[in-house]
Amino acid sequence: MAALWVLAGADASSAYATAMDRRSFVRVGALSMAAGWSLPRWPRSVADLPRPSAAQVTWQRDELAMFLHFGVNTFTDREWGDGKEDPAIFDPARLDARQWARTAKAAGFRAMILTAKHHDGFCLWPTATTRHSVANSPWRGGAGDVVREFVDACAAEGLRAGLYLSPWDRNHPSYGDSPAYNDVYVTQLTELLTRYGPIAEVWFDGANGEGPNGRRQVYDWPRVFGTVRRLQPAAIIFSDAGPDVRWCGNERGVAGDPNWSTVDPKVVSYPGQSGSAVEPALQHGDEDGAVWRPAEVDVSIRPGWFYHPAEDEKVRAVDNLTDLYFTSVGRNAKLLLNVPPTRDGLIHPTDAARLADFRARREVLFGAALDLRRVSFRPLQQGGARIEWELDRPARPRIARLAEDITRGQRVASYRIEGSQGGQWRELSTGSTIGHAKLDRLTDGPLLRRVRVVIVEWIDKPEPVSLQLFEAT
Ligand code: FUL
Repeated sequence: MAALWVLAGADASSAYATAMDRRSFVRVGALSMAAGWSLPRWPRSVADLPRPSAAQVTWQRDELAMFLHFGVNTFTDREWGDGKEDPAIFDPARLDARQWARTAKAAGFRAMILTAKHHDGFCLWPTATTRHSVANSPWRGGAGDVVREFVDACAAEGLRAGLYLSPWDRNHPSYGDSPAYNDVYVTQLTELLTRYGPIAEVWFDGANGEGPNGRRQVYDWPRVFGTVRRLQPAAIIFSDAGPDVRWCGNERGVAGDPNWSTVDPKVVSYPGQSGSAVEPALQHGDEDGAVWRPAEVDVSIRPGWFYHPAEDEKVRAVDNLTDLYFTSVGRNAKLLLNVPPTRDGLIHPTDAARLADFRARREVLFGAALDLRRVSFRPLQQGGARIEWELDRPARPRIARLAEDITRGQRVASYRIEGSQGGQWRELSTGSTIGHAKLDRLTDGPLLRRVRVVIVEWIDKPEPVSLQLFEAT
Protein backbone atom coordinates (compact mmCIF):
# COMPACT_ATOMS: atom_id res chain seq x y z
CA MET A 1 0.00 0.00 0.00
CA ALA A 2 1.37 3.40 -0.94
CA ALA A 3 2.38 5.39 2.13
CA LEU A 4 1.97 9.12 2.11
CA TRP A 5 3.34 11.74 4.36
CA VAL A 6 0.62 14.10 5.37
CA LEU A 7 0.57 17.10 7.60
CA ALA A 8 -2.46 17.27 9.84
CA GLY A 9 -3.27 18.70 13.23
CA ALA A 10 -5.68 20.59 15.42
CA ASP A 11 -4.37 23.75 13.86
CA ALA A 12 -1.66 24.60 11.44
CA SER A 13 0.82 25.52 14.18
CA SER A 14 0.60 22.14 15.89
CA ALA A 15 0.78 20.23 12.65
CA TYR A 16 2.38 16.83 12.86
CA ALA A 17 3.54 14.43 10.26
CA THR A 18 2.07 11.01 9.91
CA ALA A 19 2.38 8.20 7.39
CA MET A 20 -0.81 6.77 5.98
CA ASP A 21 -2.28 4.99 3.03
CA ARG A 22 -4.48 6.73 0.50
CA ARG A 23 -7.70 5.64 2.19
CA SER A 24 -6.80 7.37 5.47
CA PHE A 25 -5.51 10.28 3.48
CA VAL A 26 -8.94 10.82 1.99
CA ARG A 27 -10.59 10.61 5.40
CA VAL A 28 -8.14 13.07 6.92
CA GLY A 29 -8.86 15.46 4.11
CA ALA A 30 -12.59 15.25 4.74
CA LEU A 31 -12.36 15.52 8.53
CA SER A 32 -9.97 18.37 8.22
CA MET A 33 -12.25 20.22 5.87
CA ALA A 34 -15.19 19.75 8.19
CA ALA A 35 -13.19 21.07 11.12
CA GLY A 36 -11.65 23.81 9.04
CA TRP A 37 -8.06 22.83 9.72
CA SER A 38 -5.19 20.75 8.38
CA LEU A 39 -2.74 21.07 5.56
CA PRO A 40 -3.14 18.13 3.21
CA ARG A 41 -0.07 17.70 1.05
CA TRP A 42 0.72 15.61 -1.95
CA PRO A 43 4.33 14.66 -1.46
CA ARG A 44 3.96 11.54 -3.59
CA SER A 45 4.91 11.94 -7.19
CA VAL A 46 1.77 12.34 -9.29
CA ALA A 47 3.26 9.68 -11.55
CA ASP A 48 2.32 7.08 -8.85
CA LEU A 49 -1.35 7.35 -9.71
CA PRO A 50 -2.44 4.44 -11.95
CA ARG A 51 -3.44 5.59 -15.41
CA PRO A 52 -5.19 3.89 -18.33
CA SER A 53 -3.48 2.62 -21.47
CA ALA A 54 -4.52 4.20 -24.77
CA ALA A 55 -6.65 1.10 -25.51
CA GLN A 56 -8.42 1.40 -22.15
CA VAL A 57 -9.20 5.06 -22.81
CA THR A 58 -10.63 4.23 -26.25
CA TRP A 59 -12.63 1.37 -24.76
CA GLN A 60 -14.16 3.64 -22.12
CA ARG A 61 -14.88 6.54 -24.44
CA ASP A 62 -17.00 4.22 -26.60
CA GLU A 63 -19.40 4.09 -23.61
CA LEU A 64 -21.89 1.75 -25.33
CA ALA A 65 -21.28 -1.70 -26.77
CA MET A 66 -23.78 -4.29 -27.96
CA PHE A 67 -23.57 -7.91 -26.86
CA LEU A 68 -24.98 -10.58 -29.19
CA HIS A 69 -25.78 -14.00 -27.74
CA PHE A 70 -26.44 -16.26 -30.69
CA GLY A 71 -25.93 -19.97 -31.37
CA VAL A 72 -27.65 -23.33 -30.95
CA ASN A 73 -29.53 -22.05 -27.87
CA THR A 74 -31.34 -19.64 -30.18
CA PHE A 75 -32.88 -22.70 -31.83
CA THR A 76 -33.40 -24.90 -28.75
CA ASP A 77 -34.91 -22.09 -26.67
CA ARG A 78 -32.40 -22.68 -23.90
CA GLU A 79 -29.98 -20.45 -22.00
CA TRP A 80 -27.30 -23.07 -21.44
CA GLY A 81 -27.01 -25.77 -24.08
CA ASP A 82 -25.72 -29.18 -23.01
CA GLY A 83 -23.45 -29.66 -26.02
CA LYS A 84 -25.55 -32.53 -27.35
CA GLU A 85 -27.32 -30.42 -29.96
CA ASP A 86 -27.39 -31.57 -33.53
CA PRO A 87 -25.59 -28.90 -35.61
CA ALA A 88 -28.41 -29.40 -38.15
CA ILE A 89 -30.67 -27.23 -35.99
CA PHE A 90 -28.55 -24.15 -36.69
CA ASP A 91 -30.15 -22.54 -39.75
CA PRO A 92 -30.72 -18.79 -39.43
CA ALA A 93 -32.24 -18.43 -42.87
CA ARG A 94 -32.17 -14.62 -43.08
CA LEU A 95 -29.01 -13.94 -41.09
CA ASP A 96 -27.83 -10.41 -41.82
CA ALA A 97 -24.97 -9.20 -39.65
CA ARG A 98 -25.18 -5.81 -41.36
CA GLN A 99 -28.65 -5.43 -39.87
CA TRP A 100 -27.13 -6.04 -36.41
CA ALA A 101 -24.41 -3.49 -37.07
CA ARG A 102 -26.73 -0.89 -38.57
CA THR A 103 -29.08 -1.25 -35.60
CA ALA A 104 -26.21 -0.85 -33.16
CA LYS A 105 -24.76 2.12 -34.97
CA ALA A 106 -28.12 3.88 -35.36
CA ALA A 107 -28.58 3.53 -31.59
CA GLY A 108 -25.22 5.19 -30.90
CA PHE A 109 -23.28 2.03 -29.99
CA ARG A 110 -19.62 1.94 -30.98
CA ALA A 111 -18.70 -1.73 -30.60
CA MET A 112 -20.27 -5.20 -30.74
CA ILE A 113 -19.29 -8.44 -29.03
CA LEU A 114 -20.47 -11.82 -30.40
CA THR A 115 -20.62 -15.21 -28.64
CA ALA A 116 -18.23 -17.02 -30.97
CA LYS A 117 -18.73 -20.03 -28.68
CA HIS A 118 -21.03 -20.39 -25.65
CA HIS A 119 -21.07 -23.12 -22.99
CA ASP A 120 -22.59 -25.65 -25.46
CA GLY A 121 -19.32 -25.61 -27.39
CA PHE A 122 -20.96 -24.88 -30.76
CA CYS A 123 -18.55 -22.73 -32.76
CA LEU A 124 -19.96 -20.00 -34.99
CA TRP A 125 -16.91 -20.26 -37.23
CA PRO A 126 -15.48 -23.26 -39.11
CA THR A 127 -12.89 -24.47 -36.66
CA ALA A 128 -10.42 -27.31 -36.94
CA THR A 129 -10.98 -28.19 -33.26
CA THR A 130 -14.46 -29.72 -33.32
CA ARG A 131 -17.29 -30.93 -35.53
CA HIS A 132 -19.74 -29.02 -33.32
CA SER A 133 -19.77 -25.93 -35.54
CA VAL A 134 -21.43 -24.05 -38.37
CA ALA A 135 -19.48 -26.21 -40.83
CA ASN A 136 -21.81 -29.10 -40.01
CA SER A 137 -24.98 -27.06 -40.18
CA PRO A 138 -27.26 -26.51 -43.16
CA TRP A 139 -26.73 -22.75 -42.93
CA ARG A 140 -25.10 -21.44 -46.14
CA GLY A 141 -24.72 -25.07 -47.17
CA GLY A 142 -22.15 -25.61 -44.40
CA ALA A 143 -19.85 -23.00 -45.93
CA GLY A 144 -20.93 -20.14 -43.67
CA ASP A 145 -18.91 -18.28 -41.02
CA VAL A 146 -20.88 -16.10 -38.61
CA VAL A 147 -17.71 -14.65 -37.10
CA ARG A 148 -16.55 -13.53 -40.54
CA GLU A 149 -19.90 -11.93 -41.39
CA PHE A 150 -20.00 -10.28 -37.97
CA VAL A 151 -16.48 -8.84 -38.22
CA ASP A 152 -17.09 -7.62 -41.79
CA ALA A 153 -20.35 -5.97 -40.75
CA CYS A 154 -18.61 -4.19 -37.86
CA ALA A 155 -15.93 -2.92 -40.25
CA ALA A 156 -18.56 -1.76 -42.76
CA GLU A 157 -20.39 0.25 -40.09
CA GLY A 158 -17.27 1.56 -38.36
CA LEU A 159 -17.84 -0.43 -35.15
CA ARG A 160 -15.19 -2.17 -33.10
CA ALA A 161 -15.57 -5.97 -33.06
CA GLY A 162 -15.22 -8.16 -29.98
CA LEU A 163 -15.54 -11.90 -29.39
CA TYR A 164 -16.66 -14.03 -26.42
CA LEU A 165 -15.14 -17.49 -26.27
CA SER A 166 -16.66 -19.48 -23.41
CA PRO A 167 -14.02 -21.49 -21.56
CA TRP A 168 -16.65 -23.92 -20.28
CA ASP A 169 -17.36 -26.32 -23.14
CA ARG A 170 -20.05 -28.96 -22.63
CA ASN A 171 -19.37 -30.62 -25.96
CA HIS A 172 -15.65 -31.06 -26.40
CA PRO A 173 -14.53 -34.53 -25.29
CA SER A 174 -11.25 -33.16 -23.93
CA TYR A 175 -12.95 -30.78 -21.48
CA GLY A 176 -11.90 -31.80 -17.98
CA ASP A 177 -8.64 -33.24 -19.22
CA SER A 178 -6.91 -30.01 -18.39
CA PRO A 179 -3.78 -29.90 -20.57
CA ALA A 180 -5.58 -31.36 -23.61
CA TYR A 181 -8.53 -28.98 -23.39
CA ASN A 182 -6.28 -25.99 -22.73
CA ASP A 183 -4.57 -26.77 -26.03
CA VAL A 184 -7.94 -26.94 -27.79
CA TYR A 185 -9.05 -23.67 -26.22
CA VAL A 186 -5.86 -21.86 -27.18
CA THR A 187 -6.17 -23.23 -30.71
CA GLN A 188 -9.71 -21.86 -30.94
CA LEU A 189 -8.54 -18.52 -29.62
CA THR A 190 -5.68 -18.52 -32.10
CA GLU A 191 -8.06 -19.16 -35.00
CA LEU A 192 -10.25 -16.27 -33.88
CA LEU A 193 -7.37 -13.88 -33.35
CA THR A 194 -5.48 -14.62 -36.56
CA ARG A 195 -8.18 -14.96 -39.22
CA TYR A 196 -10.39 -11.93 -38.80
CA GLY A 197 -8.24 -8.83 -38.54
CA PRO A 198 -8.25 -6.54 -35.49
CA ILE A 199 -10.38 -7.71 -32.57
CA ALA A 200 -10.93 -4.88 -30.10
CA GLU A 201 -12.13 -6.87 -27.10
CA VAL A 202 -11.84 -10.50 -26.07
CA TRP A 203 -14.45 -11.48 -23.52
CA PHE A 204 -13.95 -14.29 -20.99
CA ASP A 205 -16.28 -15.48 -18.29
CA GLY A 206 -15.15 -17.78 -15.52
CA ALA A 207 -17.78 -20.52 -15.99
CA ASN A 208 -16.14 -23.77 -15.01
CA GLY A 209 -18.73 -26.57 -14.98
CA GLU A 210 -18.03 -30.25 -14.62
CA GLY A 211 -16.51 -32.18 -17.47
CA PRO A 212 -17.38 -35.79 -18.40
CA ASN A 213 -17.34 -38.14 -15.38
CA GLY A 214 -17.17 -35.18 -13.02
CA ARG A 215 -13.69 -34.18 -14.15
CA ARG A 216 -12.67 -30.65 -13.23
CA GLN A 217 -11.04 -28.50 -15.87
CA VAL A 218 -8.24 -26.25 -14.64
CA TYR A 219 -7.92 -23.36 -17.05
CA ASP A 220 -4.53 -21.94 -17.92
CA TRP A 221 -5.40 -18.24 -17.74
CA PRO A 222 -1.85 -16.89 -18.00
CA ARG A 223 -1.48 -18.82 -21.27
CA VAL A 224 -4.87 -17.64 -22.51
CA PHE A 225 -4.21 -13.98 -21.73
CA GLY A 226 -0.68 -14.32 -23.11
CA THR A 227 -2.11 -15.65 -26.38
CA VAL A 228 -4.32 -12.59 -26.74
CA ARG A 229 -1.43 -10.25 -25.94
CA ARG A 230 0.81 -11.96 -28.48
CA LEU A 231 -1.71 -12.16 -31.33
CA GLN A 232 -3.69 -8.96 -30.76
CA PRO A 233 -1.62 -6.64 -28.56
CA ALA A 234 -4.14 -3.80 -28.89
CA ALA A 235 -7.14 -5.91 -27.79
CA ILE A 236 -8.83 -5.25 -24.48
CA ILE A 237 -9.15 -8.38 -22.34
CA PHE A 238 -12.33 -8.58 -20.23
CA SER A 239 -12.88 -10.97 -17.33
CA ASP A 240 -13.63 -10.83 -13.60
CA ALA A 241 -9.89 -10.51 -13.19
CA GLY A 242 -9.21 -8.26 -16.17
CA PRO A 243 -6.41 -7.81 -16.93
CA ASP A 244 -7.67 -4.77 -18.87
CA VAL A 245 -11.30 -4.36 -17.84
CA ARG A 246 -13.29 -6.07 -15.13
CA TRP A 247 -16.81 -7.38 -14.71
CA CYS A 248 -18.95 -5.06 -12.58
CA GLY A 249 -20.05 -7.97 -10.35
CA ASN A 250 -23.71 -8.38 -11.36
CA GLU A 251 -25.90 -8.83 -14.42
CA ARG A 252 -28.49 -6.27 -13.31
CA GLY A 253 -26.90 -3.34 -15.13
CA VAL A 254 -25.67 -1.57 -12.01
CA ALA A 255 -22.09 -0.49 -11.39
CA GLY A 256 -21.11 0.31 -7.82
CA ASP A 257 -21.18 3.73 -6.25
CA PRO A 258 -18.41 4.59 -5.62
CA ASN A 259 -16.83 3.03 -8.68
CA TRP A 260 -13.05 3.30 -8.88
CA SER A 261 -11.32 2.27 -12.09
CA THR A 262 -8.39 1.13 -9.98
CA VAL A 263 -8.28 -2.29 -8.30
CA ASP A 264 -6.08 -4.39 -6.06
CA PRO A 265 -5.31 -7.26 -8.47
CA LYS A 266 -4.79 -9.70 -5.58
CA VAL A 267 -8.47 -9.64 -4.56
CA VAL A 268 -9.86 -11.10 -7.82
CA SER A 269 -6.95 -12.89 -9.42
CA TYR A 270 -8.69 -15.27 -11.87
CA PRO A 271 -12.05 -15.36 -13.70
CA GLY A 272 -14.80 -17.11 -11.77
CA GLN A 273 -13.17 -16.60 -8.37
CA SER A 274 -15.70 -16.66 -5.52
CA GLY A 275 -15.60 -15.37 -1.95
CA SER A 276 -17.11 -12.55 0.03
CA ALA A 277 -14.49 -10.01 -1.05
CA VAL A 278 -15.07 -10.57 -4.76
CA GLU A 279 -18.37 -8.83 -5.41
CA PRO A 280 -17.55 -5.61 -3.54
CA ALA A 281 -14.18 -5.49 -5.29
CA LEU A 282 -15.84 -5.85 -8.70
CA GLN A 283 -18.55 -3.35 -7.87
CA HIS A 284 -16.43 -0.63 -6.34
CA GLY A 285 -12.83 -1.13 -7.42
CA ASP A 286 -10.35 0.20 -4.87
CA GLU A 287 -9.32 3.80 -4.36
CA ASP A 288 -5.97 2.49 -3.22
CA GLY A 289 -5.62 0.00 -6.10
CA ALA A 290 -2.37 -0.12 -8.02
CA VAL A 291 -3.87 -1.32 -11.33
CA TRP A 292 -6.20 0.46 -13.78
CA ARG A 293 -9.08 -1.94 -14.53
CA PRO A 294 -12.39 -0.15 -15.18
CA ALA A 295 -15.77 -1.87 -14.92
CA GLU A 296 -17.94 -3.19 -17.74
CA VAL A 297 -21.65 -3.61 -17.08
CA ASP A 298 -23.16 -6.50 -19.06
CA VAL A 299 -26.93 -6.78 -19.00
CA SER A 300 -29.60 -8.04 -21.39
CA ILE A 301 -32.41 -6.08 -23.03
CA ARG A 302 -34.56 -9.18 -22.41
CA PRO A 303 -34.81 -11.48 -19.37
CA GLY A 304 -32.55 -14.09 -21.05
CA TRP A 305 -29.22 -13.73 -22.82
CA PHE A 306 -30.42 -15.76 -25.82
CA TYR A 307 -33.51 -15.05 -27.91
CA HIS A 308 -36.73 -16.70 -26.74
CA PRO A 309 -40.03 -15.99 -28.57
CA ALA A 310 -41.84 -16.03 -25.21
CA GLU A 311 -39.87 -12.93 -24.17
CA ASP A 312 -40.98 -10.74 -27.08
CA GLU A 313 -43.25 -8.78 -24.74
CA LYS A 314 -40.54 -8.46 -22.09
CA VAL A 315 -38.09 -6.20 -23.87
CA ARG A 316 -36.90 -3.42 -21.55
CA ALA A 317 -38.79 -0.15 -21.85
CA VAL A 318 -36.96 3.02 -22.76
CA ASP A 319 -37.20 4.38 -19.18
CA ASN A 320 -35.55 1.22 -17.97
CA LEU A 321 -32.78 1.48 -20.58
CA THR A 322 -32.24 5.10 -19.56
CA ASP A 323 -31.93 4.03 -15.92
CA LEU A 324 -29.32 1.47 -17.01
CA TYR A 325 -27.42 4.25 -18.75
CA PHE A 326 -27.33 6.24 -15.51
CA THR A 327 -26.18 3.24 -13.44
CA SER A 328 -23.46 2.21 -15.89
CA VAL A 329 -22.06 4.97 -18.10
CA GLY A 330 -23.24 7.48 -15.49
CA ARG A 331 -21.17 5.67 -12.86
CA ASN A 332 -17.85 5.55 -14.63
CA ALA A 333 -18.49 2.19 -16.30
CA LYS A 334 -19.18 0.98 -19.83
CA LEU A 335 -22.54 -0.50 -20.80
CA LEU A 336 -22.48 -3.79 -22.72
CA LEU A 337 -26.14 -4.25 -23.62
CA ASN A 338 -27.14 -7.68 -24.91
CA VAL A 339 -29.53 -7.73 -27.88
CA PRO A 340 -29.93 -11.36 -29.02
CA PRO A 341 -30.66 -12.12 -32.70
CA THR A 342 -33.70 -14.29 -33.48
CA ARG A 343 -33.86 -17.66 -35.23
CA ASP A 344 -34.02 -15.77 -38.51
CA GLY A 345 -30.65 -14.26 -37.65
CA LEU A 346 -31.98 -10.74 -37.27
CA ILE A 347 -32.44 -8.34 -34.38
CA HIS A 348 -36.13 -8.45 -33.51
CA PRO A 349 -38.12 -5.34 -34.60
CA THR A 350 -39.25 -4.68 -31.00
CA ASP A 351 -35.64 -4.62 -29.76
CA ALA A 352 -34.55 -2.46 -32.70
CA ALA A 353 -37.37 0.01 -32.05
CA ARG A 354 -36.54 0.13 -28.33
CA LEU A 355 -32.90 0.86 -29.15
CA ALA A 356 -33.95 3.68 -31.49
CA ASP A 357 -36.16 5.12 -28.72
CA PHE A 358 -33.26 4.83 -26.28
CA ARG A 359 -31.10 6.87 -28.66
CA ALA A 360 -33.88 9.44 -29.07
CA ARG A 361 -34.25 9.71 -25.28
CA ARG A 362 -30.53 10.32 -24.87
CA GLU A 363 -30.77 13.04 -27.52
CA VAL A 364 -33.55 14.71 -25.57
CA LEU A 365 -31.67 14.49 -22.28
CA PHE A 366 -28.15 15.23 -23.44
CA GLY A 367 -28.55 16.82 -26.86
CA ALA A 368 -28.22 20.43 -25.74
CA ALA A 369 -25.86 21.32 -22.91
CA LEU A 370 -26.21 24.74 -21.33
CA ASP A 371 -23.50 27.23 -22.22
CA LEU A 372 -21.15 27.51 -19.27
CA ARG A 373 -18.11 29.68 -18.68
CA ARG A 374 -15.60 28.49 -16.12
CA VAL A 375 -14.81 31.43 -13.88
CA SER A 376 -12.45 29.82 -11.39
CA PHE A 377 -10.57 26.75 -10.24
CA ARG A 378 -9.50 27.26 -6.68
CA PRO A 379 -7.52 24.75 -4.64
CA LEU A 380 -8.87 25.36 -1.13
CA GLN A 381 -6.54 26.28 1.67
CA GLN A 382 -7.86 23.48 3.85
CA GLY A 383 -7.60 20.99 0.97
CA GLY A 384 -9.89 20.00 -1.89
CA ALA A 385 -10.84 22.47 -4.56
CA ARG A 386 -13.72 24.51 -5.87
CA ILE A 387 -14.52 24.99 -9.53
CA GLU A 388 -17.06 27.60 -10.49
CA TRP A 389 -18.97 28.28 -13.70
CA GLU A 390 -21.29 31.04 -14.87
CA LEU A 391 -24.34 30.19 -16.96
CA ASP A 392 -24.82 32.37 -20.02
CA ARG A 393 -28.51 32.68 -19.10
CA PRO A 394 -30.52 31.89 -15.95
CA ALA A 395 -31.58 28.23 -16.12
CA ARG A 396 -32.83 25.27 -14.14
CA PRO A 397 -30.41 22.43 -14.85
CA ARG A 398 -31.83 19.00 -14.03
CA ILE A 399 -28.93 16.71 -14.98
CA ALA A 400 -25.19 17.19 -14.48
CA ARG A 401 -22.50 15.26 -16.29
CA LEU A 402 -19.15 15.45 -14.52
CA ALA A 403 -15.90 14.10 -15.90
CA GLU A 404 -12.30 13.81 -14.85
CA ASP A 405 -9.53 13.68 -17.40
CA ILE A 406 -8.93 9.95 -16.91
CA THR A 407 -5.75 10.00 -18.94
CA ARG A 408 -4.35 11.56 -15.75
CA GLY A 409 -5.89 8.95 -13.43
CA GLN A 410 -8.90 9.09 -11.13
CA ARG A 411 -8.72 11.37 -8.10
CA VAL A 412 -12.04 12.63 -6.80
CA ALA A 413 -13.44 10.60 -3.87
CA SER A 414 -16.41 12.82 -3.04
CA TYR A 415 -17.89 16.08 -4.25
CA ARG A 416 -20.84 18.42 -3.96
CA ILE A 417 -22.55 20.39 -6.72
CA GLU A 418 -24.02 23.73 -5.67
CA GLY A 419 -25.95 26.42 -7.50
CA SER A 420 -26.78 30.04 -6.84
CA GLN A 421 -28.91 32.84 -8.20
CA GLY A 422 -26.16 35.27 -7.32
CA GLY A 423 -26.22 35.07 -3.51
CA GLN A 424 -26.63 31.96 -1.34
CA TRP A 425 -25.31 28.61 -2.57
CA ARG A 426 -27.77 25.72 -2.57
CA GLU A 427 -26.85 22.02 -2.78
CA LEU A 428 -27.90 20.40 -6.06
CA SER A 429 -26.35 16.96 -5.58
CA THR A 430 -23.57 15.10 -3.84
CA GLY A 431 -21.57 12.12 -5.03
CA SER A 432 -18.49 10.00 -4.54
CA THR A 433 -16.33 9.05 -7.53
CA ILE A 434 -16.40 10.72 -10.96
CA GLY A 435 -13.89 9.16 -13.36
CA HIS A 436 -14.81 9.12 -17.07
CA ALA A 437 -18.41 10.19 -16.42
CA LYS A 438 -20.76 10.78 -13.52
CA LEU A 439 -24.41 11.58 -14.14
CA ASP A 440 -26.45 13.22 -11.39
CA ARG A 441 -30.07 14.20 -11.37
CA LEU A 442 -30.21 17.60 -9.66
CA THR A 443 -32.74 18.92 -7.16
CA ASP A 444 -35.11 21.40 -8.71
CA GLY A 445 -35.38 24.99 -7.53
CA PRO A 446 -35.16 28.59 -8.67
CA LEU A 447 -33.34 29.69 -11.80
CA LEU A 448 -29.55 29.53 -11.39
CA ARG A 449 -26.86 31.87 -12.61
CA ARG A 450 -23.82 30.12 -11.19
CA VAL A 451 -22.86 26.55 -10.43
CA ARG A 452 -19.85 25.18 -8.58
CA VAL A 453 -18.34 21.80 -7.80
CA VAL A 454 -16.65 21.39 -4.44
CA ILE A 455 -14.18 18.51 -4.34
CA VAL A 456 -14.54 17.35 -0.75
CA GLU A 457 -12.38 14.20 -0.70
CA TRP A 458 -9.59 13.31 -3.04
CA ILE A 459 -6.81 10.77 -3.34
CA ASP A 460 -4.41 12.96 -5.23
CA LYS A 461 -3.97 16.61 -5.97
CA PRO A 462 -7.37 17.75 -7.29
CA GLU A 463 -7.46 18.92 -10.87
CA PRO A 464 -10.26 20.70 -12.71
CA VAL A 465 -13.21 18.47 -13.53
CA SER A 466 -15.45 19.18 -16.49
CA LEU A 467 -19.14 19.87 -16.09
CA GLN A 468 -22.05 19.77 -18.49
CA LEU A 469 -25.56 20.77 -17.45
CA PHE A 470 -28.83 19.78 -19.11
CA GLU A 471 -32.34 21.14 -18.58
CA ALA A 472 -34.46 18.18 -19.75
CA THR A 473 -35.66 15.59 -17.24
C1 FUL B 1 -22.26 -15.94 -18.12
C2 FUL B 1 -22.95 -17.08 -18.87
O1 FUL B 1 -23.12 -18.20 -18.03
C3 FUL B 1 -24.27 -16.59 -19.37
O2 FUL B 1 -24.97 -17.57 -20.09
C4 FUL B 1 -24.04 -15.34 -20.21
O3 FUL B 1 -23.30 -15.68 -21.36
C5 FUL B 1 -23.30 -14.28 -19.42
C6 FUL B 1 -23.01 -13.05 -20.21
O4 FUL B 1 -22.08 -14.81 -18.95
O5 FUL B 1 -21.06 -16.33 -17.61
